[in-house]
Amino acid sequence: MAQTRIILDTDIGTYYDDAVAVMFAAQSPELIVEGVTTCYGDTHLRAQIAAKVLEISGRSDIPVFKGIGVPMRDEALMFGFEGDGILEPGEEPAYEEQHAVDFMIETIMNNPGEITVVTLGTVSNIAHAIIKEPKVVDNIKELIMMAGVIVPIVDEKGVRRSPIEEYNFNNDKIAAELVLRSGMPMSLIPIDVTLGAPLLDEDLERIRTSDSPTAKLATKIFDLWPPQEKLIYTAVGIPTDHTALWLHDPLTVMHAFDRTLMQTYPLHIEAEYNASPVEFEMYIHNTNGKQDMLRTNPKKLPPNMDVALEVDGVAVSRLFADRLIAPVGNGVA
Ligand SMILES: [Ca+2]
Repeated sequence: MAQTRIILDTDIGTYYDDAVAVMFAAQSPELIVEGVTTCYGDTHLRAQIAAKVLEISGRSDIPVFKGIGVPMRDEALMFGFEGDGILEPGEEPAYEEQHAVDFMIETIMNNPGEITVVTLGTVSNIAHAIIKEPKVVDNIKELIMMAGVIVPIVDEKGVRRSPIEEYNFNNDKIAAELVLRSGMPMSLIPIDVTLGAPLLDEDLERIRTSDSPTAKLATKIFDLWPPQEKLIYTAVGIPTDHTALWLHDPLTVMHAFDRTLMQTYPLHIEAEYNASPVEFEMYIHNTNGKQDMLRTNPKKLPPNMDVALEVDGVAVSRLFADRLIAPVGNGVA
């Protein structure tokens, strides 16, 4: 089997789906996970959480690197459950000393055309890598990002069912602009598409009734999540009845090795700023009081990336559960 070599860059801890995405990657034999890097906020704590999740997945062979926590300007930081249900009180799992940005540069430059970087949070680390070593743009195989909004979802009653601006890009807008204009090979997996991939009830049940360590941890995390989900949805102005266990981040990892799950189209995506129509009290507002939000708008220009526009949600949910209930070690080909 031809394996895809990835660096998995994550803001694990704040939202449930990064932790399960790391487990999904660790359990997927199609992938060689060269390393897990952390971004956004307390990247030290996130690295500890990632190391613990990999240990539970039987994959302590995958190294973890702490990355950039501070956005390039004064974006507000989002709250979350920050590892509840994962780290025991006082537990401090170890991770590598090398900085995530240096690890990214070294791995990409030593393996030209081989390394796919998958970002599940801000794109701060890859942006800093480009600044420090511009040649990563020519030597990376592909950058796959869970980020952006291309076609905001509005239901038949005219009620908005997705954000208009997406959190990962807006938590480090300058980094997002830099990466979007970098010219490197990119795939964008926007939130209007990932909202088409909830974990289905029958697959959640398969996970709940499994004895595998990854399924048990996922069950614990899923049980903790619903109150947080409601807070976040309220904060971005979406009716709270429209919540589910969305597989935003696992779906993005899947794209690294399976191109049948989503339909992508080559488009030109431009980073543009707009005033937000929504009052943001809890997150994605700037501390300078301005509410200029980065939007990812398609333009009639030569394509600069592949963009996912449709997803097979049933297949995604099934594959996700298959891997979470698989015996530990399933990811070692
Ligand atoms: Ca994430």
